[in-house]
Amino acid sequence: MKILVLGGDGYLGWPTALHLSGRGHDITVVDNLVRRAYDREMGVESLVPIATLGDRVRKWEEISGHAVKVQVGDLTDAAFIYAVVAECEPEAIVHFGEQRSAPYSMIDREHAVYTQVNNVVGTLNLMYAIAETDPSIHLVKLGTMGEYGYPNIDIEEGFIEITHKGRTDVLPYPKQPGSFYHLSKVHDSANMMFACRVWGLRATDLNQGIVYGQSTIETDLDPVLATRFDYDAVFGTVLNRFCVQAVTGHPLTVYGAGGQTRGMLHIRDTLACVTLALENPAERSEFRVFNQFTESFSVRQMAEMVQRVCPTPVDIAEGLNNPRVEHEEHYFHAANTKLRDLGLQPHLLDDGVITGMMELVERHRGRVDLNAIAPTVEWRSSSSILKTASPSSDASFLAV
Ligand code: NAD
Ligand code: USQ
Repeated sequence: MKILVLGGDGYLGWPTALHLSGRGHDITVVDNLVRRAYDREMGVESLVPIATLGDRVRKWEEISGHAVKVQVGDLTDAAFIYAVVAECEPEAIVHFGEQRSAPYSMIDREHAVYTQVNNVVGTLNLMYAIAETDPSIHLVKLGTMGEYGYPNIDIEEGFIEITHKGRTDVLPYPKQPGSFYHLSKVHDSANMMFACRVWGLRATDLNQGIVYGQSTIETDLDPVLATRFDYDAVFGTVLNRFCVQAVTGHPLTVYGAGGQTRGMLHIRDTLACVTLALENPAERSEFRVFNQFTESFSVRQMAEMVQRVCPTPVDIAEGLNNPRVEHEEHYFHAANTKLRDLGLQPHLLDDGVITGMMELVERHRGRVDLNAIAPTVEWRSSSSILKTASPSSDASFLAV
């Protein structure tokens, strides 16, 4: 298939582009490189050094013999995405290209507005480009498990049957997101569902849990092909952060009571799930939702696993206030059978996976900036003072 990978320079987009290319698909990566600008704005870097997009693509072609094309531009620029869709004539588009950090979206008004404009307008432009160019293009969009929030009932895959005053219907599952970032995904989902209904588009919304790990078959072929690995308090996700903290002797930063339970998956399963969604497309007019995670753990359970596996003693930070407003003990039981029904064979989290992540950290420990670990964004405040942020000309993209 001809496939566009939007956000193909990011943590998940880059390894997915390589994986799809390795399977013989014709790949074009689309990205405005803004993720690299957030690093400069925050004054942090990926733990693993990442090559330029040009060098990555050249190395992949040299090693695999497969060409990956690149289009650099911004999805909020409608003319750009219309031109890319018209020129590339894709059969499918995988959309990773959004601002994806909850803390970043909660820094202040500017960052909340930037996040929602970037994500919602980017996806709207894309939907219009598909509708006006070729409505049969299958849109595979990365959403988040956090769209649902943490209700005291089982979470279904996108829809729930409700009986109310004697009448029954299947309705979108209620959404209770926990940040302006997570809210942007809720808005995207509603917009896509509407476009499928009124224009007959076809879309798969992948409500993904938290991804961990960095190693994939293709990115391991050469250091130039490596994907990023974030451990800072704004972009680092919880298990990746705990592995860095354990190796560097930093107490594990469990926020609050630590009973927050999340759906999790290995980065290799992100690649597998996206591939399954692409190779088993939605029907015309269908808006389908897959819950994309393989296991669930509480934050405390993850900290204890890391503590147990780490060869050196590790403390769990005592009584760390939770900078977020979220349930710290809650019921969590979410359905995730649709991707398994398509053939997903999960890579489960075990001691070996955590050991592998710690070995990765050990190899790059000289690059760890311990100042980047403490949380700096406070949900209760509408204007957080980011201790790590340095004023940067690269932040001009925030001027919305
Ligand atoms: P990332 O920030 O590493 O990658 C996103 C990429 O999109 C970056 O390369 C960025 O430059 C690009 N981008 C952002 N806005 C753009 C725009 N307007 N135009 C063009 N390119 C743009 O994020 P990631 O961790 O790879 O996540 C990818 C997707 O998966 C996101 O949509 C995210 O919400 C979702 N997701 C991620 C996780 C996770 O744990 N990382 C979990 C669930 C869902
Ligand atoms: N947490 C800690 N200590 C830390 C970091 C996080 O206790 O040092 C807690 C948070 O309070 C939260 C949980 O761990 O309860 C997860 O936090 P996270 O930063 O790992 O993940 P989150 O903010 O939810 O966002 C990440 C990705 C986002 C994706 C989401 C999937 O950045 O793009 O959408 O995971 S989900 O969580 O299922 O919504």
